[in-house]
Amino acid sequence: MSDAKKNLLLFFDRPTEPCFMQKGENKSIFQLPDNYYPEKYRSTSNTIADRFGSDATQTIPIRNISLPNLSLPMQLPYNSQFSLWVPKHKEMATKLIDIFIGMRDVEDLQSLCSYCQLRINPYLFNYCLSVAILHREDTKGLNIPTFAETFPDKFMDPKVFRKAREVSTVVPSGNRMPVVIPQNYTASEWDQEQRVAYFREDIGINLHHWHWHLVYPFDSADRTIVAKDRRGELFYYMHQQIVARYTTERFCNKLGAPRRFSNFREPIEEGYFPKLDSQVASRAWPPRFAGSTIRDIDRPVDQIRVDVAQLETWRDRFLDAIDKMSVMLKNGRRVPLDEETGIDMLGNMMESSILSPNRDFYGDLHNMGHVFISYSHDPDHRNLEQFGVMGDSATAMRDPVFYRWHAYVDDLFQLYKNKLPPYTTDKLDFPGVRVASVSVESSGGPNVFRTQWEQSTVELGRGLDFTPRGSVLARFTHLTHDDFTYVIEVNNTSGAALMGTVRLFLAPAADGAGAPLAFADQRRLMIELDKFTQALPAGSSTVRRRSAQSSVTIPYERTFRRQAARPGEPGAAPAADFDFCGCGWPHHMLLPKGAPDGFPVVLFAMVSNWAEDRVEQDTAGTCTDAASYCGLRDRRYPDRRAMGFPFDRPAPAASLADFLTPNMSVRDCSIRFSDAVRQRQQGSVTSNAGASQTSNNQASNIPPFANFTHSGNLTQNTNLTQTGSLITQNEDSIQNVSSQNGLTDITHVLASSVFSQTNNDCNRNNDKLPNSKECGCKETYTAEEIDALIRKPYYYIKCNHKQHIF
Ligand code: CUO
Repeated sequence: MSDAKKNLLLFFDRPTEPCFMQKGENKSIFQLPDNYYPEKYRSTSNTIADRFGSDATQTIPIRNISLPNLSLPMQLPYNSQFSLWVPKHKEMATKLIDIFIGMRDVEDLQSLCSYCQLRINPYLFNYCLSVAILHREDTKGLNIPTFAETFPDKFMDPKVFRKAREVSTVVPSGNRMPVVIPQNYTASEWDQEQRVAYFREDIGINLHHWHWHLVYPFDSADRTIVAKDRRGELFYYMHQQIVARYTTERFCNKLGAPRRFSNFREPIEEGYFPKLDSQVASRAWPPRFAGSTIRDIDRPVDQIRVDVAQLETWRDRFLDAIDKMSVMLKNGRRVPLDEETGIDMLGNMMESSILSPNRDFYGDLHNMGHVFISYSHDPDHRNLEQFGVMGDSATAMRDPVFYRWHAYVDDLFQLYKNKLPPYTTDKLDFPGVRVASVSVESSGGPNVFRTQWEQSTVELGRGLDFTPRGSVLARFTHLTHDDFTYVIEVNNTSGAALMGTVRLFLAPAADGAGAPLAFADQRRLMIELDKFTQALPAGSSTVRRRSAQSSVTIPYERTFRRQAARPGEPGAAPAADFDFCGCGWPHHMLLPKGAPDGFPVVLFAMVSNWAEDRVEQDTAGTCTDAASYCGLRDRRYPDRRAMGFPFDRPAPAASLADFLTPNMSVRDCSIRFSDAVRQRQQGSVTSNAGASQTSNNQASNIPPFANFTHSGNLTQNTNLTQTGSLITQNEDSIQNVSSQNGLTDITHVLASSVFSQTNNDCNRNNDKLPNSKECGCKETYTAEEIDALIRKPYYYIKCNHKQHIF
């Protein structure tokens, strides 16, 4: 991989620090032509270059090129928020992406980036450079750092950053322990919506959504960037699945389905207070108060003037198109919405993208829905507020109204699906193939899925601008499940080997009140778990498939982009798709949470005829493991059937059992949730800003999680003995914590079965603290106590042989 290509990744490092400062762990500096320095630094450019260049280990000379016209993207103030969905911002992004893509080689792109990084809004710059890297032929092998690393402020409680800055300033790089990101910090449990905050605010889910929109931009002068195979249908399907998953998650928590935001004049009952700060804008993200209503927008600063009535007009035209099953073109001709491509056209019209057949007429319904909601607190800019979380693809899924909006959007798509004829038996059946049964082998016993909490870590150092260098880890808690295996008994009576496509779905059996679901409702809540091609020998056979192989999800390491998970050397052919492969539902969220006493679900398996499903194409070298929601890079969607098949259309069946053809089978299962926390065994967490910066990274310095003994499953009744001694070393911080949380004894411990610290370890380096009693720690903690402790916001653990700050 050329150095220039690799150096592009340095622009993601500490995005608001000027690129004449040292970048990356290798202390690289860009040697800028004088005229690249912004006016305010120009008179001191030599001093600056000397100051940051004296101990740099890599100097990167920058070509002085003739710069393109950047006036449009530079209109967005440096300290502003950036939204893909605000039309003016979209125009700026489209322009900048086109400029980046049009640079004749990587050296010129690098030169332009160094100029832009000093002037262009960091969110806009980062988004456009990411899209360009994903779509330029000569940069496809690059591994863009996860957005959670570059802009962690979009994903985490800002208090974490204060603590992280403290840690990075006080503690030498090798000895830093993770900062804990609190869970459930955005509202009290009085707000029933808070029961599903773990889903809405999951970092992996929000990263997936951001990444999906990065992979599927809706505007570009280069049409090929947008015109991906079935992208409109995928917009519909991926968001439909999000709504199905969220609805099921609500049912698990005894909540009703999300109410559709169908009346744009009605107040939105649920409020949302994001408790996020924008590090770039130096502002808190504005809240959306309960009972607020969307209003006409007139914000000269964003060059938006649009009325709610316009949204209604677009909606009515969309409905009219479905009613007539045809779309009106600019020239007045009508194009039918057929069975094959109708949903794709509607998806593009709804979002909308440049592929919309008549964008002037059908407008921008979905995107502007986000915009109206995100400006509902300040539609005329009188309070000088920026948009709320609904305005940003990295944060939108945090807000309950996201699901109300997308559930409504999905209802509109369903109106079209309702007009299609139900699948006939010959479309559903696979003659000669019978699925005798489907079942699940799991740690919870037959047909019982198990879920619980897990703690994992992400790297923050790259996003902590203007602080000392080095790795800073953050530990967060998320839902996870025990791996399981599907077992499918198939009988092929055709007398010859066949190929089939196995389709696995899961749906709730009951709603939030425990009432059984009608098939018409259950059908729309079918969550795709997996889909794969399977050889079917003549006679009976057993198909076994591990949950981790899911075609919907990507592994934790891919969501969080650990360099170690890359296939092959950076820049080598096997790694070329790694960036695209960052798109995928996070595997830890494969299953809904379930309930402590088991939430009833039904598992559905179908084997369809591969001869009718297959798409002829070479998929070698592409990552195919999350194709269901993300498609394949530069390839066609690898399944000829409608997305969501066989549940994408209504069926006359009264029940799921009635719906089944012989090549299908179902199994009643349950999802049992344990309210306990386990630690992810991550080995070393490696940051990933390009090969040269990652070489050793802090891998040898990062607390080796592998040394922390994993307790297996922390069941609720397990008693854990504490043998490590933990102390407070920063009484000020502790005092703050105490008063915040009403805790008088904050120095608690995770037990030895979680951390393999011994008394000796803990006492070895600190004579003043001879035993754990003086640390204020109990001898023994139950798993429930540990769970309760580590979920406290700013729960600290400090061990006296290192400055462990959680
Ligand atoms: Cu992904 Cu509305 O499109 O959020």
